[in-house]
Amino acid sequence: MRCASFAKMIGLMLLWSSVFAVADTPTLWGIPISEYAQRRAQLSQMLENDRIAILASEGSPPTRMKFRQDSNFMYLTGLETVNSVLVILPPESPLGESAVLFLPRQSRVARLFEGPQPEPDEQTRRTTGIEAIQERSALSAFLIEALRAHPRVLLNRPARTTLTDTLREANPEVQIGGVERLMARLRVVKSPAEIALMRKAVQASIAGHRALAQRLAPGVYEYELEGAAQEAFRRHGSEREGYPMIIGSGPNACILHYNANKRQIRAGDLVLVDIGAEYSYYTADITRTYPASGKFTPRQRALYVAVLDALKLAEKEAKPGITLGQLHQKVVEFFRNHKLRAKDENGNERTLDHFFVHGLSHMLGMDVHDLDPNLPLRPGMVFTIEPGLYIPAEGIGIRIEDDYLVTETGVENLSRALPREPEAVERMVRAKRRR
Ligand SMILES: [Mn+2]
Repeated sequence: MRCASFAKMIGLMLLWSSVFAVADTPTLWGIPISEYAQRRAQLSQMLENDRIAILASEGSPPTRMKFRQDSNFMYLTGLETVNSVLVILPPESPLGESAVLFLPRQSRVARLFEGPQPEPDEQTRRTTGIEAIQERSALSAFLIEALRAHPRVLLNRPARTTLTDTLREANPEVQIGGVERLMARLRVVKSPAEIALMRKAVQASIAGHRALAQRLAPGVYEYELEGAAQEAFRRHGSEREGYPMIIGSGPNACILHYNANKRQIRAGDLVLVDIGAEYSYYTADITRTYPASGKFTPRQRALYVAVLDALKLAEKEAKPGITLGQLHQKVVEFFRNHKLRAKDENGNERTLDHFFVHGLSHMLGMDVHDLDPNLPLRPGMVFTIEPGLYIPAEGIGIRIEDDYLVTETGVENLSRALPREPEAVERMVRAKRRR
């Protein structure tokens, strides 16, 4: 008895210490620094012996833009530094390192403009877990040596624009390619820490949808809905939108990339709302279509249910092993066999597949259209399902989109807390905040 309770106590203490260990794990942007190290090690192992990968950070943005770090640089460093470069070398490199980070020394004036940035010093080694950190000014000399052993280099986008000349000077024989194919393989399966951030992004996005639906009424401008959603995003910890909000009412719902958001909404309109909050560099992507008056017309409702049924069909079929292309085909067939018809731009009657004009799905992560290695679904992947029908002759555009995590046996709908059944969507619009 005593022994058992003693064992229990030890067990509890172990549990406590592991809880604290988790709480104490140093993180950058919600990701443990050990996970960044793992990512760098994996990229290193993907490199053949004659290759290196060079990933540059973004530079200072032009005045009218806010800063956002390059996703691939962020994925490997967790740093929002400017003018920095990460070099990844293969495991057997004669240079003896597998990852070297080059950081600029910040001038007094630059610090006043940018705020303090991590410096190439001991403290940055500790906070990032990157052992080899050098001054940015040492990069050219390092590259001359590195290119002797590794004449083929893979670059991210900022590196292509800022380093191509330097590389050709360092070695005129250099072969330059993109690092995106390897990064896609790394980034497509999400870790538990990444999934936790994506759930936060989904929560903030749902809050945005709810705030917007409450605000929606005939006479309101599309930009007022945009403002309501933006405020809700930020209140839920989102730094920014993952992509420009699409708030298309009436005829604008049929313009797939509409984001001017400046029309006054009329009674009877459908309002297509495609928005996603970014949280700690991970974004959600959720679409709902709301009836401006709080009630679908019978025709709107019939088409809405067709789209919703397509979504439910795809969600049921989604599981490890299937490809996004195969899912897309199933939805196309579903629309082709649907009993509803609509008229095309020439007045001819068509089956519904004629009005489904975009891809059903895409990968989701640090970027809204995340890097995609084009592999069958695997547990840990996160992707969207977003069937839609666009019928300009009727002024009707409908899309419904949710975000999914692939599990061992199927998918988990991460955005299921946001209503999508027609009655529930109508109720969301009718439930006005009392002031
Ligand atoms: Mn999408």
